[in-house]
Amino acid sequence: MTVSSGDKSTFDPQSTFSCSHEPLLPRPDSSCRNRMDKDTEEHGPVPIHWDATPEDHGHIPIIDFSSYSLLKGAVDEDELQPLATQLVQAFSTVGFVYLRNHGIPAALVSRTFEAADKFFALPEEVKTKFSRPADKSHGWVCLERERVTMERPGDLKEAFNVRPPQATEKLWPSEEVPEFQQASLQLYDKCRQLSLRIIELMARGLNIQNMQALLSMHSLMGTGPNGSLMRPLRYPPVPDHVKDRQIRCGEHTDYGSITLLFQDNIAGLEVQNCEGEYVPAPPIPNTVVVNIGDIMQRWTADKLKSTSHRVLLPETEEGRKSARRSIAFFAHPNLDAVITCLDGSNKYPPITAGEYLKQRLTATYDVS
Ligand SMILES: O=C(O)CCC(=O)C(=O)O
Repeated sequence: MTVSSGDKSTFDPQSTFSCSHEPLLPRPDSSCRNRMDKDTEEHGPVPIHWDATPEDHGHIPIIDFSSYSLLKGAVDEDELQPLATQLVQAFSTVGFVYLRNHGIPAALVSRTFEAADKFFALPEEVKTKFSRPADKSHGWVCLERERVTMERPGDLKEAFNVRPPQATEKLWPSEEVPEFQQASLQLYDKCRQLSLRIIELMARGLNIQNMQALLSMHSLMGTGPNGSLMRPLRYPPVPDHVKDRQIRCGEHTDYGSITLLFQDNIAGLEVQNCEGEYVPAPPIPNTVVVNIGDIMQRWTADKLKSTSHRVLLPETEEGRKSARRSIAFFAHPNLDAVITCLDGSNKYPPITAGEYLKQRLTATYDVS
């Protein structure tokens, strides 16, 4: 199944954005803020809510999602368009937003963090029983196993990948942390629901008339052949000996459609800004960070930006003694979805989401 210009996508492929997306290429004369201000003028007043100075969260806007919160019963259609416009405006410049009032219960996020903590605290030989098998995504990924950038050694992080259709009972620590499976699956499902709402709003903001087709290309999240994955992550206290250039998570872009990220209260995430500099994206209580992934950038022929990010080692002695935790949810299209540029251009050749994911995973796990 494809959605393409033949499906009446009408977003303007010619619109240009001053925000370069080439990693590490400074553009001194460009400014996301200026572009956002210009868009605001073009589309009418769009109340992007800056709770702190832009420097505090790297020009990443905080958007109030209450009009399409998962907790909202009746949805007022008239409120969705301004929200859609804000999202597309942010995703087409900085590529990241913080969402507040999204409707995923904070207690469920905490429960999942706590269950993951218990799992990560288990002895290595116990965790090994739940290691991600080579032919699956679900399971434990040990420290330094992933290397998301070739310029650095393996990341100083461990993760537990949750991919429900692949999760056999054997791959859950049901005796060691009985509550882990249920909390993870519940949070996975909430993330799935929120992702679908965000994708729907993006389609609305991009003026894609066949919104339903874009949504149905994500229909199998959590149930069938679809690469969507949730992963509690743990960055342990920094060991005494760290390899040259080693950090908690190297510079990378995400592979999928969008990513949701819950952070604990320990900072470290940095997001590349329009000038090519990495700037902090600190934890903001009760928000979820959302960013565009590579396949969505490709799908939208670079209209939406998949922005590079990383997690550095803390600088202070106290920071280095603290572990950091986050939970990421990577929303992907169904594996058989054919990703064809929505503007009708052939900027990128069509590729199935499954083939694309395979190429990216091979580079992350198999290149030493
Ligand atoms: O832990 C974080 O804050 C970021 C994680 C991340 O970027 C990733 O897993 O792709």
